[in-house]
Amino acid sequence: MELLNELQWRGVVYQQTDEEGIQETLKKESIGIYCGVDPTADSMHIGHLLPFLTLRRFQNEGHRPIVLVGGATGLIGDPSGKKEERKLQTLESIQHNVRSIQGQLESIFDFEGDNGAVLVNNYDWAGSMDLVTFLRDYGKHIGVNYMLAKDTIASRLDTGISFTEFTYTIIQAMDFNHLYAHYNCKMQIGGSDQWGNITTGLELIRKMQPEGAKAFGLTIPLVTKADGTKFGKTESGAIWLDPEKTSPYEFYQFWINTADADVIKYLKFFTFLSKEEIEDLEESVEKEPHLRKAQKALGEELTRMIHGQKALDQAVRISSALFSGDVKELTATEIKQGFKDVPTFEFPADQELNLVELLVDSKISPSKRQAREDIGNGAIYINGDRVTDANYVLLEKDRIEGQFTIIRRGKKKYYLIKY
Ligand code: 629
Repeated sequence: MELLNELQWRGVVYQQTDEEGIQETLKKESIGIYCGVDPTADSMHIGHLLPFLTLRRFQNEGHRPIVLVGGATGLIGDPSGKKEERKLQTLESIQHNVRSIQGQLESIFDFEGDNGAVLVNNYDWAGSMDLVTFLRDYGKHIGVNYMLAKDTIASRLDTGISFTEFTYTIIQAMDFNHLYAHYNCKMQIGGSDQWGNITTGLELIRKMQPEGAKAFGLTIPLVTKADGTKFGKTESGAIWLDPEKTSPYEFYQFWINTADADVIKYLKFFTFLSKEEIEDLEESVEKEPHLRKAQKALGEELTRMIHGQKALDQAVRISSALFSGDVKELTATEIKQGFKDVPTFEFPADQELNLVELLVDSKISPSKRQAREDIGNGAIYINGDRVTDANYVLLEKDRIEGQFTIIRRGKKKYYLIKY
């Protein structure tokens, strides 16, 4: 399927500055296409994924992805989509975040080959620009009325916007012009909140580049959920790409918990599965939704892409162990990932643990009587094995790698004992 048609089939095209011009240019030549991210945190989250995965689709068709990390714009603060002024970040934290985010982008793009991705940082050209040059060579081309007409700026005039955030869009415009001139970058893509910044860039290119210079913008829709709740947010907060902030197991769980009403849309958005593969999964959602084949495919594709096959295998092992209850096969590392949100109680390694006392001390059972009753009813499992002896004393063999004992009460309630 032709690229732009495929992107439209996937639903990732929201706005385009010139549909015919884009179609024609993409067919005619291999161009540079860029998307930027400001290093406002030391990790990207899944809200950043869609534009960069879309940029990867252009690379798969022979175009060169230019991935920009905003070492300079991160110091200024983009007002797009923000109701109030941001707090300025220090140079140190921005530089630290740049390094972390560059590392994450490496898992999404191919940096080899004749259309290998290029990683750029706008601090390299904007960071040392003097004020007079900025005002004379760039600011002169963008009218204040032009800027005030942009929704991002217009919507901030009553709540207030600093000159710094007001000027941000000119810096992003400078980037587009710079990449146009040095990397044959004819297009910028971004989420729908970036439309104003992208079109300011086209305005600057029109003013600074030779007559007839052609460049384009394409935005991607914000990801929504059928039930109206915010995509990418869970009770434990954002879903980060950094495995230290969101474990591969939690990342995998997030995707396999996608609702049937959203899963096909997300397979189109976030995976490189073909139209046929996705249509087969669509049939499976209709005919055998309980198998959750589409959700599993979504979880596998994304966890493998971001965290690698090994981390995916681990996440699948943890998920199936928790589902079946057969947890004794898990390693201590897997338990650390899989039981992060489970009530955990620490006991000294040398303490002999009588099961009834353990159930009461860790509040699994409210009283000794209730603890004996739970054990008698066969509601208590140690590392997946039912224990019915009320006088049971935990042994060395009940400690997984000497570090953990998993207690389950009833069908699905887990507790973690840590030594
Ligand atoms: C300089 C900076 C450029 C081009 C882009 C930028 C970053 C841009 C921005 N983007 C958001 C971000 O960094 O702030 N001004 O968090 C974010 N983006 C990805 C998508 C987005 C957008 O990284 O465009 O819509 C989220 O999906 O909000 O020369």
